[in-house]
Amino acid sequence: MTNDTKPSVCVVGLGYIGLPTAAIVARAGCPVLGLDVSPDVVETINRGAIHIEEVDLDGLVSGVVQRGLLRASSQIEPCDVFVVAVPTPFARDGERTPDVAHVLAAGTEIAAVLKPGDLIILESTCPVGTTERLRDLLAGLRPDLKLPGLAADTPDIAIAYCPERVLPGRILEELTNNDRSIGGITPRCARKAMAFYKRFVRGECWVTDARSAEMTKLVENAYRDVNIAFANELSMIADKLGLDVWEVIRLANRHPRVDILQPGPGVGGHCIAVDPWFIVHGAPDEARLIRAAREVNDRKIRHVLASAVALLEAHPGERVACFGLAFKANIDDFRESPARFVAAGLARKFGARIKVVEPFASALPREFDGTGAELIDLDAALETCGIAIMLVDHDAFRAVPADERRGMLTYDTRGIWKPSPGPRPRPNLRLASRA
Ligand code: SAJ
Repeated sequence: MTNDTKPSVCVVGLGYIGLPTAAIVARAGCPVLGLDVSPDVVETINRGAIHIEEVDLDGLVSGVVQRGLLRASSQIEPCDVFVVAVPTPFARDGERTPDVAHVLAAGTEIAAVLKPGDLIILESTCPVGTTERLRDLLAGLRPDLKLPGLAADTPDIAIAYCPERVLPGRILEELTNNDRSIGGITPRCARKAMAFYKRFVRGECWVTDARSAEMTKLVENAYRDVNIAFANELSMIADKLGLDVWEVIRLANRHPRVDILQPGPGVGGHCIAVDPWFIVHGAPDEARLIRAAREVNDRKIRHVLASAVALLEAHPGERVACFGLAFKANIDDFRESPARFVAAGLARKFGARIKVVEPFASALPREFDGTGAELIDLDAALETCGIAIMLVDHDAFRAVPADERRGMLTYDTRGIWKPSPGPRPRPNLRLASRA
């Protein structure tokens, strides 16, 4: 591969990060092979469609597939650059141990086609030391190749860790515009990785070593978790003291050096609620604040459920609308969602009294089966339910005028709906709630 020829690129794992990355690299003119274990995903992408929701991704993927720049397969092929974007979940040991088996499996596949001059980039969120583990695996599988950091002379292969830091709903924009940390096993590896990212990243690329880049990714999400935990702890203290936490935060944030985040029903998603544990696992005695923050944010979910249960038990006749299932506002991602956990917990306890409003869902998730709970639309909820449990600050919910919620007993975990005092409004409300 010379400097001006476009390298062929293999992206391993076509999920929320891998597919947008593959599409953006292809848009930059590099021929991309997308590798995925799911035949459905491969088939979907090869007909120019997508299997995930992300703003503008459908048009981009169909365009690069049509131009022959992106092709999906379950079979690896020789390429010049390999980008690994596979999941790193917890092991099933109940200890929240990071499980890097998918990363190592990707390494085993890549080893079979690796040739001198190739570049391997790990993007999956990983515990510190994983990039070196990947290198050691490759060294064992391909003793014919000189691997970086092991060979005294110039290695045949470059390996780097380059985490993503994109926000769902803005992935394409952030993949292009955010700064990147580029952690090489050696400085030469970092330079090679940087040259690759410069093909499609407009943000700045900051070069470091692989271990620092791995830790940087974990630290970014732990930082946010700790700050959200502060807000969530305040909200539980405020509940106990009978204070309005939103008012306290609003006023405290008028201080020039205070900027408290917003409490919610807990922290969801597959990054912020997971990644801090990778730090705790690596340094359990030292990572005390990070562990405490995780515990506070998890405790907040149970606090919300218990508070909602108490409200419903105190008002046994009322139908209840749970507003939102997504793990945060304006996305259709229901994985690891506190809102979903709370709504499902209420459905199991109160059955058909529970209605769920979620503009991003066409059906309730499986754990609602047999509970009697049902998915209804926003207007029906406002017309027929006497209790509102506000769980997700979707724009569609923010836009509901106070008048339309008038008389509903409101438990607002997001601080977007002030409780609306006043008499019960519509004459049919009580009839409807008893139907
Ligand atoms: N949340 C609050 N209060 C807040 C902010 C967020 O309760 O003030 C909750 C949200 O409702 C949600 C959770 O936190 O349940 C996480 O949402 P988020 O918007 O903070 O983050 P994610 O998980 O969508 O994306 C994060 C981002 N990391 C940081 O902001 C440091 C993103 O940049 C990363 O790329 C992503 O994790 C990832 O993939 O690691």
